[in-house]
Amino acid sequence: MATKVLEEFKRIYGSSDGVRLFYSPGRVNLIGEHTDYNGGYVFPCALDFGTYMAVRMRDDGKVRLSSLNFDLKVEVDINELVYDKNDDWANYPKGVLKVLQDEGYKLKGFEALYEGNIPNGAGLSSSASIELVTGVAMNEILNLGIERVELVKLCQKAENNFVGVNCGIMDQFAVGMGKADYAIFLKCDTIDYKYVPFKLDGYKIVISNTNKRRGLQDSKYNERRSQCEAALSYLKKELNVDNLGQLTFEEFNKYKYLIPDDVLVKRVRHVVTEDERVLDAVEALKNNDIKKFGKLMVESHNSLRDDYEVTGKELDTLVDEALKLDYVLGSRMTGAGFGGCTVSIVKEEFVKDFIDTVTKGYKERIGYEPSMYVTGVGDGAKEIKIK
Ligand code: NG1
Ligand code: MG
Repeated sequence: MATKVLEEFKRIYGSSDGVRLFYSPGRVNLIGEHTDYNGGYVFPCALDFGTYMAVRMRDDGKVRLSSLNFDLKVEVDINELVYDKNDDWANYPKGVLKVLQDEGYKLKGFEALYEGNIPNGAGLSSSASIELVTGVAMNEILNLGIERVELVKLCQKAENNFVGVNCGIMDQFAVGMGKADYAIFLKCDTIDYKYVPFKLDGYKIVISNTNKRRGLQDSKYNERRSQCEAALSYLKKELNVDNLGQLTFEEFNKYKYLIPDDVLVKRVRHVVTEDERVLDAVEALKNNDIKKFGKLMVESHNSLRDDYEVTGKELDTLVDEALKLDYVLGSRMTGAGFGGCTVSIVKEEFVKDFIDTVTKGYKERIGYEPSMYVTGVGDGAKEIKIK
């Protein structure tokens, strides 16, 4: 893909002299869902595919953005960066540039071509990937000297404040900090993190996309966030906690009477038990107990289905079909839910059988086919040296 991006850059912008190439992966969350904005634990990893950005600085203030994935070219002045819904995907790079400027970094115009193979709207963080590839490119080319974790936070800010998506830190963190063969164990309120080896010998990560459009997803996502906030405010009457991620299961049991609404109690129960599952899952990996890891994935899915109520029949069907197969270690929805993808850990020699069987089962029950992506654990955002 790298070669194609450079050739296309040349076609679009006249020459490829002085061009540099950057890459940023997508991410998948292995366990720890709807915990990031609650300050809890997540355990994502970077995919081994993502977004490329070929870029060359200009002497004037023009920013020219094009993409091979979208039939839309955007040209803006570096000093006039505002959100424009007609600019679609280009708002992600624009948002990163704006946030950098607001932080006092001096930027210049450039021309760039983006090309990626992360399906968008699937919950694999194509947006964080575009943000990080842009941020890393500017940081490297203009020698801004921004530490990677800081850059991750600025990219989250771009998504929150410029694009207007109130996401937690997980996506940008996984995409920016990813490391091949490691998953990232991250505590979202303190940003303490550890790399945990995730080189599942003989297994592959298979991501199955329900291909269900997530039309209502944004509003329901925000509804879950508000429910967690509401529940927290009740708990705070007796408990000194800043977020649900700080609540232990014992405290939850002792103080849940403070929450006057059964639905809210279920939401909190998911967050609290999910946090414990992440801890257990990391422990299981350290002990090489991948069976246990798989079992925790399934428990996570069940909790998201029954307590957090963010799965739906498409995601439940994919997981159900996957778990019928005895070479599948674990399977669960990943991302916000409602549609989007599941993640399954599958014995390598059965990956093809998995794809065929789950596709068939899903199609019979849902009426159309899912999409499948097989991935290993790849690196985070970086420059690709052009030979
Ligand atoms: P997806 O659906 O993968 O975009 C969303 C949030 C994450 C996290 C998960 C739920 C965005 C951009 N990302 O992920 O921060 O909260 O849901 O665990 O909204
Ligand atoms: Mg996104």
